[in-house]
Amino acid sequence: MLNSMKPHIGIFGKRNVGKSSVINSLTGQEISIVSEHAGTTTDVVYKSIELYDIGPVVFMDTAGIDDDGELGHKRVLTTLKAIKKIDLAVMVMAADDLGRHELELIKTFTKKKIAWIMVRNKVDIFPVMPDKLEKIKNKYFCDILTFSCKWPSKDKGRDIIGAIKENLPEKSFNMQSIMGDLVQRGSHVLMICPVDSEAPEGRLILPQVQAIRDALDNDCIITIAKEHEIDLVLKKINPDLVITDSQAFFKVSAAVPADIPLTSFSILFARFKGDFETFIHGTRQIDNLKNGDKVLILESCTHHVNEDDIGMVKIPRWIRNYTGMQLDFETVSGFDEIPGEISDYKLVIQCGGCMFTGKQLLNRVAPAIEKKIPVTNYGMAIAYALGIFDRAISVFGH
Ligand SMILES: Nc1nc2c(ncn2[C@@H]2O[C@H](COP(=O)(O)OP(=O)(O)OP(=O)(O)O)[C@@H](O)[C@H]2O)c(=O)[nH]1
Ligand SMILES: [Mg+2]
Repeated sequence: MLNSMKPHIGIFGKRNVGKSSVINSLTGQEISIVSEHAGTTTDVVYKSIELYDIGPVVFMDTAGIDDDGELGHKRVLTTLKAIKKIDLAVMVMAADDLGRHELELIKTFTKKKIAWIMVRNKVDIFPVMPDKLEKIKNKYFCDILTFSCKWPSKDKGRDIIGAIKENLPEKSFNMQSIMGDLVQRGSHVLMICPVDSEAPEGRLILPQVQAIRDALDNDCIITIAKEHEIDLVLKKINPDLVITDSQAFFKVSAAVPADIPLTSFSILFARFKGDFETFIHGTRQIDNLKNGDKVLILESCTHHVNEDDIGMVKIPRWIRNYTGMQLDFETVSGFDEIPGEISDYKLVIQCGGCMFTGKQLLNRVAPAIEKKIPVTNYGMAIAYALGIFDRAISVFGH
């Protein structure tokens, strides 16, 4: 379910041209099996990955489009089906002439209005004939990247990733709806919005407003209540989905029957904006924190800090209680620079980022992700420290 929100990039081409090798090179991981035998990849292989400078995407490796025989024909059909799911196609070739299969692929991409780029692979053993590639470029106005999976340099796939970024349609970066996949027309959504000393005067906070609008856009019925009214409200309605403020999670989780999906605004928005898989992984690393470890809290807003501030006081308290460790918390507000080396921290906790766009949020935590430092957000960390994380993410099929 989740994967459907990330841009999907499909790799297509004839057998043995190096499709799987290209994915492995771009991701720096052995995602797909590679061999000299034509027909190694027999089914579509999906891999979620964080691409430098792009963010989370799903790569789809496919079986060769020229496979033959009864079984081969079935594989080709699976490959063709995969085209329906993609936002961008990478057509891999190991020669400079477009053959029947490549022409058919291009025809399909064009018909389905799918952006595509071409990777001319194996240039180390089959030197490029630039005139021929130029002709293809001029005819189809496509980006063509020359490449060899045998090139030694570490960031050899940068050009291809750059072209992927350039050609990915903008819309594929934006999830269409915050909760569209969780509800249907007429679903009853209960939102728990505390009105405490941290709530702004006379209004609701942005994520709550956005969630209300999104629920309305999905033709849902909405009930809104404070956490104190949770028992009362559950006597009156039987919601299909409950979304609560993170700070009321414990109380709400205890009151809402286990068969009713429950999550928090922060978790919903982490999925909407952030790299959800990375955050889920990062959250679980709270278990590995040890005495003396440094934890960085990234607060987007430069709001007035009150005595029970969520970032400064509550989260450190909950995490200290949960881990039983003496941890050293540091908070950075707004767009301030992160002090010192990011690698000094054992965990980064980003706020819900309601004032940030998805891209800003990802850029903010990118240095930590690059250094493989666990990253989570307020809502997920709170849910984890309160022992209700698994319930809160099970709504999304995790
Ligand atoms: N010399 C050279 N060999 C390559 C290159 N890329 C891939 N190969 C080799 O070509 C063979 C096929 O590579 P794969 O990545 O399995 O090709 P594929 O397109 O996924 O093949 P199928 O899954 O069978 O459709 C393997 O032996 C690779 O090591 C390259 O750039 N240069
Ligand atoms: Mg393969």
